[in-house]
Amino acid sequence: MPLQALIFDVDGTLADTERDGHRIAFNEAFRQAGLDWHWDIPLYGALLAVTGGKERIRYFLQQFHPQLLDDADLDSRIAALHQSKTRCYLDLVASGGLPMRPGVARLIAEARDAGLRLAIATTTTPENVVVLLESSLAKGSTAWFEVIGAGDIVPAKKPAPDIYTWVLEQLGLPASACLAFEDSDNGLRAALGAGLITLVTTNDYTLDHVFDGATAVLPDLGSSDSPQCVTLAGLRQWHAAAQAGSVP
Ligand code: XBP
Ligand code: MG
Repeated sequence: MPLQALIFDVDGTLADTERDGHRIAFNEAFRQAGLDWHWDIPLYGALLAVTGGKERIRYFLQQFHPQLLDDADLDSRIAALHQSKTRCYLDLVASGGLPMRPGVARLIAEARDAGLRLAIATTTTPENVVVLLESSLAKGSTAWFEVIGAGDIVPAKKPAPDIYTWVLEQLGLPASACLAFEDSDNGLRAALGAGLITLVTTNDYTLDHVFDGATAVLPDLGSSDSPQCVTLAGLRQWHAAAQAGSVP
């Protein structure tokens, strides 16, 4: 089956959004709510074990403020706090502060020129995807992605494969016709769980993650003049080799 579509994760893959994006937005939302919670860089790295912002807040309470779990209105309080965080994050992204990672725009342009279909499979909130693409990739680039699977559209978030399975269903393609891009162990497990050949680009938070099963693990997709520049030709080779069951 030839390679027909590329499916991208967002946070950590398209852009390095966690440390200087989502984490800052969570802390601003806590401040605006009058809470003395502060997620510093190491703590946030530990909390990233749980995908989904609402789920991450609950995980934080379980670990550090279990007495608050008995609050009868906990779900609505978490939802309201997360909506505030999303507003803060959207403002931050719209300011242009979170650029695409090296090679992402180049590879997407090459894939578009070659007629490959593009999709997104992410745990983050849908609005976050649109603002990131429009602010950091290109105006109108949201339309380049035929399917955007994001956030609560599926019952179970990564590492469950649900979001990737949903995107494949919307594309009407088998996993064997696609290739996924991820940055984390949760994301890799989700993509592999959906049967997808997966390429990992690591970041500061995921360098020490276990990436067993990834077709390749790279620091980034590379700029056109770098030796490890990931090109469409290279993707096709990885895809063909993985389908043939051989390591490229
Ligand atoms: C990463 C996530 C998201 C973000 C926060 O998503 O787990 O939850 O950390 O975004 P992915 P929200 O790597 O799948 O793109 O607060 O909107 O969930
Ligand atoms: Mg990610």
